[in-house]
Amino acid sequence: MNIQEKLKQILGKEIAQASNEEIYHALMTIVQEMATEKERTDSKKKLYYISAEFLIGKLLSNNMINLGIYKEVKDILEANGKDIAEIEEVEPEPSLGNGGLGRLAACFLDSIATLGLAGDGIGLNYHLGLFKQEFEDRLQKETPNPWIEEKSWLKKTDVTYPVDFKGLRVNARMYDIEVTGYNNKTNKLHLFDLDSVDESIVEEGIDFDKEDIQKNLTLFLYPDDSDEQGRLLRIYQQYLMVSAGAQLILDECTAKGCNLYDLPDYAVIQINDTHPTMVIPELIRLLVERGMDMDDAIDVVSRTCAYTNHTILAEALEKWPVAYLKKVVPQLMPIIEVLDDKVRRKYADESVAVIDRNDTVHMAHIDIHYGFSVNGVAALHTEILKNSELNNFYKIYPEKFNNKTNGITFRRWLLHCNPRLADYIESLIGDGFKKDATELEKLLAYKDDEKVLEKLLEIKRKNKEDLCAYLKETQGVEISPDTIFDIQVKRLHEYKRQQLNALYIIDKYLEIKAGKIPAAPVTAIFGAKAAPAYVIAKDIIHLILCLQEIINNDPEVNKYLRVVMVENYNVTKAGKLIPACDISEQISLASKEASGTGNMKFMLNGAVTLGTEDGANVEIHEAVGDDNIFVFGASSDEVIEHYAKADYVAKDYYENNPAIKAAVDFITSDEMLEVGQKENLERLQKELINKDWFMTLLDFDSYKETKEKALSAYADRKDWAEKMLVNIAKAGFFSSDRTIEEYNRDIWHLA
Ligand code: 26V
Repeated sequence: MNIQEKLKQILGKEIAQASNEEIYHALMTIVQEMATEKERTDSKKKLYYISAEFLIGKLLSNNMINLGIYKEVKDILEANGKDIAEIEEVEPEPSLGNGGLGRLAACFLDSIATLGLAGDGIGLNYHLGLFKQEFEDRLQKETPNPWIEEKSWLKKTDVTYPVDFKGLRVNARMYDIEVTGYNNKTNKLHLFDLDSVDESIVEEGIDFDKEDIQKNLTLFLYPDDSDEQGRLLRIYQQYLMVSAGAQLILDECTAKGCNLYDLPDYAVIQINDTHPTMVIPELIRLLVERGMDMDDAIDVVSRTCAYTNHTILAEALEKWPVAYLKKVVPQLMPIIEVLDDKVRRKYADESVAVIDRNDTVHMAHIDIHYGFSVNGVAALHTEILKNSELNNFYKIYPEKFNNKTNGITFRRWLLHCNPRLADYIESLIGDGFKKDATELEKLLAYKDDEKVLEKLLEIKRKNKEDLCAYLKETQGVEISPDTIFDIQVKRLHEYKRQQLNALYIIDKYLEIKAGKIPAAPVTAIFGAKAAPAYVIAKDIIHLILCLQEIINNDPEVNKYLRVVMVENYNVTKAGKLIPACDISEQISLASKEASGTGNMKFMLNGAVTLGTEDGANVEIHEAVGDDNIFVFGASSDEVIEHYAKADYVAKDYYENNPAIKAAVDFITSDEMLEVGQKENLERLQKELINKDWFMTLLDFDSYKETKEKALSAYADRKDWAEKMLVNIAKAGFFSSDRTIEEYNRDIWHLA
């Protein structure tokens, strides 16, 4: 039956007569049926990508693209007076991730299935996901984000596993989401949950009773862990995931005839950051329980598990007090003690111990000693891990360390989010780039073709108009497509330095007020959630919202400069913002951003990067060359040296640089205090002058100078379009298909 007939049959009426909701649900049924038909059954060895986060975004359109029915469905709907964009609006976005790490896991699942590899995800089914962000009085307010509807992409299964906590046994139930590959087989994302979880215990905002484990375990992603209850809850969550996951893995392998000693021939487990690390002691425990001796179990598990590191920020590397683990998962402690003991017998170096002298368990140390691969996520990041952060481990296990530069799925981040550009590329170079992204380089042949360059500008312009309409409709803000769209969207963190961008905006505002009119009008667009307990990050959001208020309402200034902070930045909004971007802000303090993946999405969509030599920016710079990127700021070596010598003093920059002083002083000026909260603004100002741990002021001059260069380069439209073209053409390397091929070649070895 063709799709039109099928749709009508499910709807029980004419398409034109059906509501958008009805059509969405009918399409979901069709997609699920098609996906199920393509499920694989044949593999011996399987990858298990275990991760606390899978930021999958809305699924309908991407699944339809991967199944090859998107265009057909779009046309059918159009012929019946329906708009696919409106159908997409009906779908709630699952918010099962914080940012880059979770989104990477989602891109990886797409590429694993697209490459036809047997690989499933294992994670948790957070009912309310990450909080939803609202702005109230120019402050971030958190509210729950329920996303599971009666009919959803989640399929409840009959598979359950008992999971034991101290004094409490729960039953983990598996839910599945099908992961379609582009023209290929279907894999699965397994999300574990408890039937007893109860959303009604959520009180004001996102508060809830943290002690009622049966009811709260999978309510939220990473609930506020600023107090002990919250941190314990995180251990409960992680153990639920790894224990159920480990039981699933052993079940699947034994069903295929694995005798458990040959587990590495049947399974490879990729541990996504340290959150799933307890899978190592848990698997050892389960193998011992099934009769293996401890040394053999440790050996088998060590040959099955591989670890990816996603950050060098010390505060983000998980360490759990022994006392916490004893309170939640006492059964793991004897195993972790054995793991520590083995390390201590071999290596005198205290810094590589599993349990340190303060009785704290270093999760990453378990992964490195008892996994067979350790990878960073961009070339620079891996070098920093090897040479400084994890140098003591690198000296012991040089052969374990490897780099896997991140990537993004082009199905979502080009084909779906920017159909204008995707179609135009196809008209120029054919559709080979959809399977082999390096074919985008064929675009370089058009570098001097004025018609092509003009068309690229026209597409960008249309995308900007779409974004203007969207922001007007959703947030009531008015911006003009005639301005340069300068965009910084990512989680709010001091190391990512949204505050540097904000200081530039203040500087520009003060210049305009003083009569210095900029050559080109700019719209500075931000989108960022701050962790609920991260005070300074929330102050930075407040600063940006105050600037938005002052600047956009000042007729002297708003002709040249506007500021927009997009509320509740998420995957869906990223899909609307990225195709409309002119300048991509990637301005982290060098050495701090492990990779970044937004930088790749912007490049692919024809934005030009303004960035530091950090994370994957370094590789983007290498790919596009000096003429097609704007690079500024201290190098990672310089930054690392400043930290080592502790010789960076923010106050010196504040006192000796008049532009910096004026911008920082403005934070608590009368204008600001009229619209903002004194407490927040003063706290942020003090932080910048007296601490500035991420060296904002150090890079201010260089940022300003380079940003001015980028803004004036924009005026030469033809030259700018050439830069756009080179960025698109060179984005192929950053396809997650390439990343996954490398993981498979070097680590997983799947057939
Ligand atoms: C976690 C935490 C938690 C505690 C408070 C401070 C803090 C700071 C950062 C993080 C990040 C956790 C790991 C993470 O999301 N890393 C991101 O992974 C992306 C995918 O590899 C990568 O592109 C980003 O550069 C990296 O920040």
